[in-house]
Amino acid sequence: MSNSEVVEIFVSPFSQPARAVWWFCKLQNVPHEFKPIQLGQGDHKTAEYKAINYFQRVPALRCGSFTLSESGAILTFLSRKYGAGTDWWPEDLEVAGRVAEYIAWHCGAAGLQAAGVGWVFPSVFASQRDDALIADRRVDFHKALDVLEQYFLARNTAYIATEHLTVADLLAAPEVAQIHMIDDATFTLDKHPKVKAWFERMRALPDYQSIHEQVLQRKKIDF
Ligand SMILES: N[C@@H](CCC(=O)N[C@@H](CS)C(=O)NCC(=O)O)C(=O)O
Repeated sequence: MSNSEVVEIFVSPFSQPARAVWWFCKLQNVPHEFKPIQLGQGDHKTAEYKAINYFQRVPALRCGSFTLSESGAILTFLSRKYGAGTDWWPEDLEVAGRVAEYIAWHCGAAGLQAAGVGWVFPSVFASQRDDALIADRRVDFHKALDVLEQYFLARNTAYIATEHLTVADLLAAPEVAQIHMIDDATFTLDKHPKVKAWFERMRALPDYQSIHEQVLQRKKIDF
């Protein structure tokens, strides 16, 4: 496979792990075809899509006959295929270990992704609001921010794994950005100053605005 090969990415702009994959493609100039998936219309529930992503979620990738699910796996694949010689997936074994550690935590049961989805989706998209559930998930999200503050960013590096940007940061930032859509004027990153400073750096990156356009159109709060 050469790195001029076009990949198809199956993405919804409202999905934070999908935005991470899309962002990578833009930042690294990956030749890609954007395949929009309308979750609300059930595009991901078809048998055709299940053949691309067995789990019937976004994001997914197709490259020739090769298909892949899971944002962390997709970013690993893309950074090795299209970012050879760059820092996205670092050569340094210890830094690469940190990236893998972050991805495992992020996508695991207690990660930022699980907490963010748990809070944002019922708050914004649920047909019937369950305020008790929302309050619980809000606590989970704050605990996930604590992990970022007290562990991943506690080494006082500019980015999650080291002093430079890696795919770990691309996964994390769209989760925090999702909070814009929540109607919660009390939300602030002031208790998480390292997260706040890191997030400001992420927001200043190229293409942040364009990949978050739909989220920012629904913006209820800033923080
Ligand atoms: N661990 C997966 C999570 C993917 C995921 O949950 N995507 C959500 C959108 S953020 C989705 O497709 N939900 C549709 C559904 O569950 O029906 C990843 O990182 O790719």
